[in-house]
Amino acid sequence: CTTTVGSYLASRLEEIGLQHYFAVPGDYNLVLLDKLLENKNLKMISCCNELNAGYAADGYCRATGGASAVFVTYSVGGLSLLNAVAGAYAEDLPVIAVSGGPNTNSEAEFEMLHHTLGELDYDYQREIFSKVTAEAVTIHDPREAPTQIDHAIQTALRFRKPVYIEIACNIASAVTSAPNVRSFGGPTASDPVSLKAAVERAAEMLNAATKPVLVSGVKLRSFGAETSFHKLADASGYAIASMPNAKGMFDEQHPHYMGTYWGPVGSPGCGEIVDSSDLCLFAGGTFTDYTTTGHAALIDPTKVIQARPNSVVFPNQTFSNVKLAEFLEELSTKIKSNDGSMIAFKRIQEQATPLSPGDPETPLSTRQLFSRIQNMLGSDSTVIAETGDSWFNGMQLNLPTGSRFEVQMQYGSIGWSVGATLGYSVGAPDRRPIALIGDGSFQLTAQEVSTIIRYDLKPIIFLMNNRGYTIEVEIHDGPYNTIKNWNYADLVKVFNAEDGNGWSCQATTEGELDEAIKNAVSHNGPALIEVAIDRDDCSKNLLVWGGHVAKNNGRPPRFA
Ligand code: TPP
Repeated sequence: CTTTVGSYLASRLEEIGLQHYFAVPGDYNLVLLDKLLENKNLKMISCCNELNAGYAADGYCRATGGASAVFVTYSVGGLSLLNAVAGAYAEDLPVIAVSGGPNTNSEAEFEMLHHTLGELDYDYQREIFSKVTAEAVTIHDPREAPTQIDHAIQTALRFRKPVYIEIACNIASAVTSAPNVRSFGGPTASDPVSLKAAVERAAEMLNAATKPVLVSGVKLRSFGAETSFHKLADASGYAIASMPNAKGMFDEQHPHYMGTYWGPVGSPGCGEIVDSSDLCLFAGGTFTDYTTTGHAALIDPTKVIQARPNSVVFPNQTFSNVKLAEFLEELSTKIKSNDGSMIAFKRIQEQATPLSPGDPETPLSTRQLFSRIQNMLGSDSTVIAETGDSWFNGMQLNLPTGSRFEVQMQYGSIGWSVGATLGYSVGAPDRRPIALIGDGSFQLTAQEVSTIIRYDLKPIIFLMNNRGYTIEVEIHDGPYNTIKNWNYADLVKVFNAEDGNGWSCQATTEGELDEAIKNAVSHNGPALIEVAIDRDDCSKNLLVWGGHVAKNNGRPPRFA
């Protein structure tokens, strides 16, 4: 049958492993959506709004480790999607954002159009997206479409960044070339000379160190280096820490795992061992005010080797064009085993005291809640932790082998987790996501629970009702941190309407929570538990972290 621009794009998405895409229709993309629907190997997931569709595409990338796609209409849809695509850029997720666009004749004929800024410039959406994507193209000529589509897809996969493709509304059904055989590779290979030199230098330094440590960073996953990191961890014998946004990328049950390296709010003993080590190898780490607790982590740059996605940075020397996975893989064959840091950690390691449950009537506390969530975790769990106190409570969970953990700590856009939970559930049907969402965050994107119900996905959502923006209270308080209370559990009834299978309840005591968890776990469909938490009940780590971040934000201006 004839290939159109729309069916070409659908075939390529299928080829790179997509089984779903997220969409909101509008008159600029309707013909394109018709063409996509002709492809029976791709399923459309219809979302309530474009921002949430973008967050869902972010979650889908996290679930599959590959790309995702989201389809929106021009401007009113595209500009709502923008924030989610910026988040995907920050988090290294290859989201393919596709927008319908004006008819190819409109600009040339000076035609004013609806949904636009009311001026005769129709390139503005592509220009705006060019700031938050690795490539932004407009397709106006069906003969050019295959090259433009293939190039954009290749860019997304190679650089692990979103791309933007705008397809004029009168071009989606235009005839073009059939998709020809080709491969879409991931990141390119290292420069062999640079790789060899970097590995030799690192091995020489690490083999001479007395208490070297290894720290995993968030870029390990996006750049396909988790397995190589594990190999290096096994070969080295070093103590291993994770940066907070890399939690779940390294097996927390590994005998050399110390915990989270997060400055003053990291796991007990972990920061002390990393900071006192004579040489640390950070693999794929990012050092922001958030991941270092307002730069309170005592990283001494003279004792650090940073393996980045495309380079290795030593205290006084940088090797470029060295790919993270290849570097770790090669290094694991050159490293001498050294358990110096592990012995030091064992000496100071604190045994966590298990928390006993209170009476069933005891009002809920976050500590009791999280000790229950801990017991729910299995190898098929994925914890999705929204920005807020959920970061700090989630970070304390001890993840069983195989379980995963997702945070959006680089970008930190609240409301992300509702869409991400939708997308993750679609992309990883064999896992049961456990989403930890604060009431304030939930209010931004709540309606996407209806899409989770629509497709009968099975996450368990814990909605923490503490009646405010607690994380902000700890950074800088004011009347703006109080929110309107909602009856969150009842929303599921609203979204179920006549055909939904969602289950929900409110829990205010330990006894009610135990009952709620039992019901949620046995319910074969979406579940939401609204937990009542006191306004001042937050983790100690949030208090400490909030203080450091506030201090860092509040540095006075330096005048020349
Ligand atoms: N708007 C967006 C889109 N993202 C943000 N990060 C913020 C505003 C600023 N912000 C960061 S955390 C937060 C706000 C408003 C409050 C989160 O509150 P909640 O989800 O209730 O979690 P809690 O802190 O109470 O645990």
